[in-house]
Amino acid sequence: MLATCTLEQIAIAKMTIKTDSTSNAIVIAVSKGRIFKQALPLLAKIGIEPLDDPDKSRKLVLSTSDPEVNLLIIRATDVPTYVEYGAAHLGIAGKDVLMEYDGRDFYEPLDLGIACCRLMVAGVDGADQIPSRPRIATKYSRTARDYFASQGIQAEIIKLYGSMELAPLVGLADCIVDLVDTGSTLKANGLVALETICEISSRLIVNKAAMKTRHARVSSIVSSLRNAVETRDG
Ligand code: PRT
Ligand code: MG
Repeated sequence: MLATCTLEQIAIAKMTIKTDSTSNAIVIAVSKGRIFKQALPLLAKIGIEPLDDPDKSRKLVLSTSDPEVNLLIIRATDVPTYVEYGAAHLGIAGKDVLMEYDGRDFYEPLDLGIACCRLMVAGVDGADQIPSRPRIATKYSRTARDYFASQGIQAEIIKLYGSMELAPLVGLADCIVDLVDTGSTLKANGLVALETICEISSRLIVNKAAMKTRHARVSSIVSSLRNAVETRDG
């Protein structure tokens, strides 16, 4: 299986967790940035408040107000890997990342309704439709391939790792597949949205073994978070 972090990195993370004073703690993997910021109110509502700000601290394992819960701060695309291999018991990851991930060996019990956006096909302003055999630049190569195949369109997928908006402007691709929130990034680069592939939000994922071996604590976190999502204002 192709994973974006090495087994060695996971082993180091496991050692870090084990050498921590709260070695029995439940570990939740989350990426810093918008997912972390939007998850904070939900976590606070269930009594989990990080003791450090990941934007100011260089710590990768954050203790929280609940001595039995630690947060692991990692790249968004690495969250499913840590959860699948059991280096974290739970994780919070965007549906875009989960769809693109090679494995599937974890539970996905809850849509947290945070970090919402759409995965869209976009092209240069003026071209109002996708060509019949398009070249598509994206970091979501698996999802894009599946989407165009489902539409009966033979697309050539060009994998990029960032700044997708540039590709149609310099003739590298006809269209891009990328996340769109306000649309201002597309607009600033002379692009327009053409089709929505799917709505995106962040999901809670759970390691399968932890659901059995740490059942009481893990299921209590899942149900408390579900309640926090359902009773959220606005
Ligand atoms: O930035 P880094 O490389 O460290 O990691 P990352 O890009 O994976 O992290 P981050 O924090 O940028 O995004 C994490 C997750 O947030 C994504 O996996 C999505 O699930 C979710 N999310 C929600 C978004 C957006 N909205 C979003 N708008 N992620 C990225 N964007 C980007 C988009 O790629 C584009 O560049 O924002 C731009 C478009 O925004 P608008 O408002 O201009 O349309
Ligand atoms: Mg980003």
